[in-house]
Amino acid sequence: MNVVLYNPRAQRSHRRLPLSVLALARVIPAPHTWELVDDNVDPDAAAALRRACAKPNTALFVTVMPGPQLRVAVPVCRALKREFPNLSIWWGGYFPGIHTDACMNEPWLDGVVVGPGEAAVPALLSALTAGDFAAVPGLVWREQGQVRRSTGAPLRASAAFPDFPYERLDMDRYAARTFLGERTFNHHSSVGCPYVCNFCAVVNVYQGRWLPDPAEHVVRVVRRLAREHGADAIEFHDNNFFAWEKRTLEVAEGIADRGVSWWGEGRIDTMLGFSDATWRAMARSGLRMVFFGAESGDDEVLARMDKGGLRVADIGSLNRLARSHGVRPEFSFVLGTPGDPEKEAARTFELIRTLKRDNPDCEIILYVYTPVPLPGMYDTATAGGFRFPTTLDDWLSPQWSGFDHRRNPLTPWITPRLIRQISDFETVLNARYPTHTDVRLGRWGRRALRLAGRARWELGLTRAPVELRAMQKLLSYRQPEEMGF
Ligand code: B12
Repeated sequence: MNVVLYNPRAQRSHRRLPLSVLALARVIPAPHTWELVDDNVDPDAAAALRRACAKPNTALFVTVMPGPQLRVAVPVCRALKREFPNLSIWWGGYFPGIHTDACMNEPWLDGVVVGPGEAAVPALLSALTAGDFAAVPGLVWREQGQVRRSTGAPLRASAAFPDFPYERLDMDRYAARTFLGERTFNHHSSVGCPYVCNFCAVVNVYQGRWLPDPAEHVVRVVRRLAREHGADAIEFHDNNFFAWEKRTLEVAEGIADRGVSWWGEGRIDTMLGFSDATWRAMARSGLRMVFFGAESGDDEVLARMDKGGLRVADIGSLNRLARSHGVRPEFSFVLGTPGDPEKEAARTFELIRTLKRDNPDCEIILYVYTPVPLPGMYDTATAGGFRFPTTLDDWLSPQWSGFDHRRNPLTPWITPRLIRQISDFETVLNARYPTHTDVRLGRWGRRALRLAGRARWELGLTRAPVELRAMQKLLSYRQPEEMGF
């Protein structure tokens, strides 16, 4: 079979290796063949996709995240099936893994794979010729008009499979200029996450399981990216890179001599517990910034989120600890949870002021809570009338596209006033402290923004900052959450 791997556009010129589909490419056995169409970097993706799907005996494998990717994937797949009725189309990734029923309402979609794809793909290719779909782990498909589900496969670490097939890509296309370096590549070195925060979609898919690649494997990949492809920076896209101190230390020591800057996502409580020696080794090895889910400035809300006992005071301690080691913390907050969201927002804004006072270099990212189907806050949302769409057309409606961006969550307790308050606060914050991650914003632009935002920030006058908004638009300022994960 000819397999077409499609990464729909997630973000214009998001120059990062499309790991979701590369993870599948590496397990496609001969004599099957594959080709990749990456809508993030291919200026001609639509034509390339049509050409590839026109070939006989072709299966189209599409990775789909909620948001921009879904909005591209639906019309593209629908049109391809209309034009090539024999093309079989399979989806995988977070969106179909969680909203499987809505996907299976679409007659043009042959099925979806829920969870990791490495074990499923070779089995699916056999099934497409021999017909034994029940043997494909994690598959949802249609048989005689009925939707059927197979059982999942045991989780395996990514390192159990062949390396990502860099040799089949034009790697220069994926070398991104970022705040970390001139040639930044991304890697993913663990599956899942060991925690069960009740607002995070990773829990829906992995249920608190985490399988890390061994440190020596991670070191080998980084060294290869540096040696063969000139990487001077690495972004680890793991849900939780730092879950195991010993592995982190071994990776840090193993890559220290390569001179690569790096970034990853971690937990505040875990990294507060790291020894001083580990922090020093991480900093020495080039760790520049860590993304942390700080979530809230309100202890009650943190408890409701199942953050493993995290307290507001811990966020401050981590901020100071990271600063003392020259590592920039990037704190992400999830506002607009049930209870008293206005009080929560006020407390969080207060905490952000303190964090910035203690460490002006820390980064702040603000999201609004959008439900995922897990016990806890989601139940409060459904009790208040919240329902997910049941068709993909509804998911594509203007009302729901704001939801995907974690901007307009459609939760019953959210008021337009609160959304406005958050957006105003964010505008002033981003003016007073423009993010370091926007490398296109020059020194002068940064300086001008800072100057313009200072008075409002100091005086706490965040209401309707129209002049700052206009300036940010003029400078094409990109908020960290627009680029975020
Ligand atoms: C890189 C990334 C992005 C990139 C785009 C990636 C791309 N494909 O082009 C960018 C930065 C643009 C992005 C954006 C967003 N992202 Co994003 N992103 C990620 C991240 C960090 C890594 C994805 C990755 O490469 N994983 C590594 C691969 C190997 O794993 P995988 O994707 O899970 O794929 C495996 C399986 O899912 C399966 N599979 C996947 N696809 C397919 C397809 C087929 C056919 C099959 C059989 C199997 C299969 O097999 C693969 C191998 O096992 C994940 C978190 C994570 N660590 O996975 C979040 C994540 C997927 N993103 C998420 C979200 C919500 C978003 C946004 C929509 C939200 C926002 N931040 O506003 C935005 C979109 C808005 C925007 N700014 O454009 C959520 C999804 C949660 C959910 N509710 O469904 C995640 C899980 C982060 C999180 N913890 O919340 N993202």
